[in-house]
Amino acid sequence: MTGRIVKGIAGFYYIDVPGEGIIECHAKGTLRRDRYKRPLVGDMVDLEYVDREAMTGSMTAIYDRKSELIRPEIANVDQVLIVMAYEKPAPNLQLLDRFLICLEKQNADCIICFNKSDKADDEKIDRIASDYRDCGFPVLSISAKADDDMEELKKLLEGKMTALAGPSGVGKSTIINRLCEKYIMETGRVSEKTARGKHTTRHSEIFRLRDLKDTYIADTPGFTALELMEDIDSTSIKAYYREFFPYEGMCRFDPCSHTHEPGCAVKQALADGYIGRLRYDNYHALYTEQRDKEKNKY
Ligand SMILES: Nc1nc2c(ncn2[C@@H]2O[C@H](COP(=O)(O)OP(=O)(O)OP(=O)(O)O)[C@@H](O)[C@H]2O)c(=O)[nH]1
Ligand SMILES: [Mg+2]
Ligand SMILES: [Zn+2]
Repeated sequence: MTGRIVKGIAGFYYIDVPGEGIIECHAKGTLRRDRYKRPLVGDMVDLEYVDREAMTGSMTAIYDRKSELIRPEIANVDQVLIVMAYEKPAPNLQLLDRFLICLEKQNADCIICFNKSDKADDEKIDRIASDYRDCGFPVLSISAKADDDMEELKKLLEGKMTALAGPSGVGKSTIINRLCEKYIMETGRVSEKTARGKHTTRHSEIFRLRDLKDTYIADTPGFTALELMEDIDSTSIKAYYREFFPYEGMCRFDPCSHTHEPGCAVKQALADGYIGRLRYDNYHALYTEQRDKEKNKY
């Protein structure tokens, strides 16, 4: 039989085999020892029954992966929906940009999804939307609690396998519960004191959306901070800011870091309102951070 690993906990793998159901499996010793082929949630695998009644089996082979993400660790996703909240927790846009860069480096397609629009005023929603308008990724604004339907989101998900990723407490599990039309995922409260999530989801898990054809969605644990820039050169960070592209080559200096140089076309575009202030500030901070790291190294 062939199926997809939908969950993995403590050496057990739960494999969805169409027509059979979810079968609990161990990986064969040979599979476990091959560290390059450790089974991942999302993997397509061959398996055989050990006990059909008890729905237990043994995994015998892993298929080649179409894609593999390190963070969140998951195989064969078509795209990642990065979820941020407008409030509780307040959006960390630098973290969002770090994550976008990290995922783009891994060749993943990204969608940005701002959730809890019921908690934000229009001014805040407009400001973020306009700053991310030209970032090159689809940007959605939703409320998993208050929206009547999730049609725009569903359209982007249809026919694909999408992993949800984002900090704890932004509403990833709540969104999945809405999409699945029944309460299956445990959701957590956001701490009143720290306005942070409580890391309710501990393991990645894949669900099939019943009312959309061939549509899968993966819940993943929330992350806190990201150290993902080690191997990105400071001078290549601008390549991830697509709204800068029209101005490349128009600066007085070449190359130009678009930070301190006079006659910089990107900074002029920023001053003229063609480039979002939030995005530019993130770029500046990430560039400076990376350049300082490089200085300390040499
Ligand atoms: N007001 C409001 N609250 C929401 C919305 N979406 C989620 N919440 C609440 O936010 C809290 C956290 O939601 P979760 O779905 O558990 O968040 P998560 O991203 O899965 O968090 P982790 O599993 O910890 O990574 C819960 O109390 C939800 O009810 C929304 O659109 N509006
Ligand atoms: Mg969760
Ligand atoms: Zn410049």
